[in-house]
Amino acid sequence: MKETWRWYGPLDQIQLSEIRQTGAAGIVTALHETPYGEVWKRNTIVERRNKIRTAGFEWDVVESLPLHEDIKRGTGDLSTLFANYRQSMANLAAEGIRIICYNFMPLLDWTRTNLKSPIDAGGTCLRFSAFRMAAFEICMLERKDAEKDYPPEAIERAYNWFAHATEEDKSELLNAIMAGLPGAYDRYDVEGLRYALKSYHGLSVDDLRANYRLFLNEVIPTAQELGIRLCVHPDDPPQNILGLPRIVSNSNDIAWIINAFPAQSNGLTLCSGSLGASPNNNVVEIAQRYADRIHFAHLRNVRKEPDGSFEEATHLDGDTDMTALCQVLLDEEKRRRQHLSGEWQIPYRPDHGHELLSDSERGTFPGYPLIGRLRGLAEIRGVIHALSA
Ligand code: DNO
Repeated sequence: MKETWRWYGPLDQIQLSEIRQTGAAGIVTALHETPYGEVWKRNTIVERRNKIRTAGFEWDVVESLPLHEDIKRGTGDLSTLFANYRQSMANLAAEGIRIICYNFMPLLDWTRTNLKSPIDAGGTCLRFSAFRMAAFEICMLERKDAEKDYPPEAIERAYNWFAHATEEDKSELLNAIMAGLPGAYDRYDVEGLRYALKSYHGLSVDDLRANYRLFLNEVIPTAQELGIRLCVHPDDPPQNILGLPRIVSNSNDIAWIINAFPAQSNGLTLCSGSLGASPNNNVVEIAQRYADRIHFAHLRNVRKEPDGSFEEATHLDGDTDMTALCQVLLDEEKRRRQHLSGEWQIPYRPDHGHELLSDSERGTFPGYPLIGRLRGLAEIRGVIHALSA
C-alpha cells in the first residue's frame, strides 16, 4: 500500500519538506483555489505537479475534483458542468494523474460539532455530538421537522445547551459545522445556510440518485477512456443531516452506485472513519465486498456512543479493527498483482489526526495536523509492515 499524505497546496501551513520527514511517499491534493465547476487548467496542474515533484513526491491522488452543487441538485447549465468535469479529467490524465476522489454529499462535506474536543491524555480530537447538532438544527437554524431526526434525550440536552449558550458558543458551533468545506467554497452563516437549503427543498433520495446516475453516465465513459479511476468518498457522517438525503452511506448505497454504471472507473474511496461512524456498517465487511473497486483508502477510526455521537479515536483504537482492514487491502493488492497488469498498489493516507503537542500552534486545517497524522501514519505503517512480513 502506498503511503500518501494530504497536502492543501499553497493554503497549507505544512511544507512539503516537512511531509518528506514523515516518510510518506506520495501526495494527495487538489487545486483548492479553483472554484467548483470550473475547468482545471493544464498549466496550473503542471505547475502544482512540478512543485510536488521537486520536493521528491508524485501527485498520486486528486482529492477532490469537486462537483458543483448544480450537479447534485440537478439544476442549471449541466451540460457545461459535465463538459468541464470531463475536460479537467482529461487535463489531469494528460499529466499522468489518474486517481480522482469526489463526494456526492449535498451542500455540506464532512460535518463535526467540535473541532477541539479534549482528550484525557492531552491534545484534542474532532467530535460529532448528537445534541449539539440537534441544537444547531432545531434552535439556531430553526429547521422545521428537525426534531423528528433526533431522540428525545438529545432534544432535551439541545434546548438546555441553547438556553445557556453565549454568542461565542453559537458561533463556535456554526464554525465547526462549516469547517468541512475545503478550498474556495462558500462558508455559510445561519441565514445563508437556510437560503442554500431552500434550493434543495423537496429533493428526495430518488431525485438525488437520478442526479447521481446522470453524473456517472456523463463522466464514467470518459474516465474509462482516459484510464482514470474515480472514487466516491462516503458520506460523513453516514446519515441524512439538515434534512438533506445522503446516498453514499452504507453497503447498499455502494452497491447501487456500482450497479448504476458498472465499470472499473466507477470506484470507491474506502474511508474507514466515515463508514465506521454508523452502527449499521461493518467496515471490514464493506471493504471485503467491494475490494476490487477500492481505488484509494482513508484510514482512521472512530468511537461511537449510544445516542449517535462519535469521537475520532487514534488510528488503531476505536470501533474498527484496523489490522483486519489492512489485511483486506493487502489481500486485494496481492490479487491485483497476480491477476492484473499495471498498477496494483492501493494508495492510502492517514486520515485526520488528533492535535498533539505543538500541533495547536500551527493553525493547520481541522483534522489535518502534522504530529497527530504522523502518529497515525506510523502506527498504520507498523501494522502493514507486520502483516506483510
Ligand atoms: C475529510 C475528507 C473529505 C473528502 C471529501 C472528498 O476529511 O475526507 O472532505 O476530502 O469528501 O470529496
